[in-house]
Amino acid sequence: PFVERTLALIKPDAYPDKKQAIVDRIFEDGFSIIEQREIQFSLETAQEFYKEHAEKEFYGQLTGWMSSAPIYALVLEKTGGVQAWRNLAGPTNSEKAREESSTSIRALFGTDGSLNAVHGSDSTTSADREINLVFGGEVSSMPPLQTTLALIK
Ligand code: YYY
Ligand code: MG
Repeated sequence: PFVERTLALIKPDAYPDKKQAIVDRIFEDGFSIIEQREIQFSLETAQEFYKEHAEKEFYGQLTGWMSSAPIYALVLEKTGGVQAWRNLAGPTNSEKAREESSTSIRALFGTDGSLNAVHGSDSTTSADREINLVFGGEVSSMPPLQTTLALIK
């Protein structure tokens, strides 16, 4: 198990009201918060963020909703962090999450199968892509080449 960074988003149904409760859970579970910021997606950025779902019937609703209001983005770090954050978030469908356990973030704070309180990257590759998209490349598991060269000088 490697130390991994992952992207967490607190979505419009949970932000800002549930932000503090979610951040408390993040610290309780031993994650470090590397970077955090309120953002608002443009529709175009939401479409790029969720491009793997471009052919799904829920893509329009998802990207419209995710760009409709401010959200809160965090880069989390922990050993096995990608899967650890997905586990803490719980199943995609908040109603299923409530059937499985009452303690996951989606069980506690999610609304339904579409509005589900938080996002979590599904792999280290996705995490790198999503962190670069949201934080403009300032924070990634590997510093950009120019930064590395500047440090060596
Ligand atoms: O990674 P995760 O967020 O758990 O689920 P995805 O399958 O990647 O779907 C992204 C996002 O789309 C999900 O968090 C809610 C929404 N969605 C939906 O509205 N309806 C579905 N049938 C499936 C997903
Ligand atoms: Mg996903």
